[in-house]
Amino acid sequence: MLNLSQIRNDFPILHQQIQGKPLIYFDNAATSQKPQAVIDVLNNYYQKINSNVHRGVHTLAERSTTAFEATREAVRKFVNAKTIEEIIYTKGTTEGINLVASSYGKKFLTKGDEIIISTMEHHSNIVPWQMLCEEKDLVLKVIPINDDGDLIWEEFEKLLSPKTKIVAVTHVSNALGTINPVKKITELAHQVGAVVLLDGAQASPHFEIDVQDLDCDFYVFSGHKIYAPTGIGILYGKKAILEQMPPYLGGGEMIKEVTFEKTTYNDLPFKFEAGTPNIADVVALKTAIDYIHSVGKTNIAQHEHNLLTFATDSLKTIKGLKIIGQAKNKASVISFIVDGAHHMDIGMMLDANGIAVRTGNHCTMPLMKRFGITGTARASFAMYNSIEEVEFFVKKLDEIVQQIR
Ligand code: 7TS
Repeated sequence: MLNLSQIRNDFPILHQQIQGKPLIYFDNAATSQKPQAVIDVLNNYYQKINSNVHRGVHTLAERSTTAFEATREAVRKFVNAKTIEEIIYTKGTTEGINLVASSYGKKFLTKGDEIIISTMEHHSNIVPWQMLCEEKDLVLKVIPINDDGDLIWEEFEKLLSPKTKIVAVTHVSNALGTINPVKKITELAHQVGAVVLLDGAQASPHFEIDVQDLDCDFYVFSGHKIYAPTGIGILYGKKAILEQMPPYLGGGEMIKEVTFEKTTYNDLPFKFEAGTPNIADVVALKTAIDYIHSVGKTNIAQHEHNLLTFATDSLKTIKGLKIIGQAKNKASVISFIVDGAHHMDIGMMLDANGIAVRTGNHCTMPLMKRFGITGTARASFAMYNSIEEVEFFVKKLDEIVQQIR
């Protein structure tokens, strides 16, 4: 069990009024709020430590480098990677996927090769692959889903062939909440010799990630969804594969030696970290991870599951409301539509009650098309949300729906 009132006290942003009502923040799938410890560490970094990393012998340079590298070890443990060389700092999930598509794609894929993604991917796990397909004349294949929002397994099996070179799927859908069977997907993809990239943007805040157990080749996620600042993300890659991949960006830090005739590249992970990195936010990522550990991932998962179950059962009692995404295995994300009302109007009416939900297509336009809709309203829960908040949300939503009908 987690100590909810203590956790809520740790998040200063929650304690304010929006439109004259106490804020209820249910837009956690877009970005999570930050605990005071994370905010403090950013302040402290700029007040006392700020210095560039890996390039100075003075005391501050050593301190910033130590803090910067301490995060790498914390992330390694967070995803259970074998070595810190497998942990690459990026701007976020989007950059991680682009890095793999660009670097791995350029080196290893040739005309006619196939890439498999799924219908429920975020645009950031669609567009980089499409760009690669255009450039190299590859074929993009898409795993269909059923009405509940689950992947159709037989169709996935049919798509796999020796031509499949990459399978890139999301661990958890940001729009439906579906938790995909990514270990099984990886196993099957490996049988045809494909590499697997898992988009962990929505899984990393909610439950334990073990890349060795999953056996995926790449795992990407964003710091800002796990209570860390924006602008920092992680690409995990198997060392043997990363070693064979060419650099993504060229510049300082990623080189060993530069001459005008020939440049040699740095070792992992620095080969993929050109230029001055986002040091302060990297440092704060460790604080966010420490915070998650202090609450306990199992406690977080249990609490969020209770919120999800309670919210789902309650929303089902509202006439005219339909939940989009009813997979058996779901993370704490609920998308819904209301008969006769635009999702944006629902979002605005909830906002007038202090309740923040996301509305729109959630950067999943092909998925919306699959359901024959243009968008949904989406409530997504984090560790600091309470059953009371869900109760208030359902009550207000019920009033709004009845008013519209
Ligand atoms: N993949 C998934 C599954 C996501 O949910 C998101 C962001 C991304 C990739 C991209 O992450 P970024 O940090 O690089 O932007 N999802 C959302 C969302 O659902 N609402 O706002 C952003």
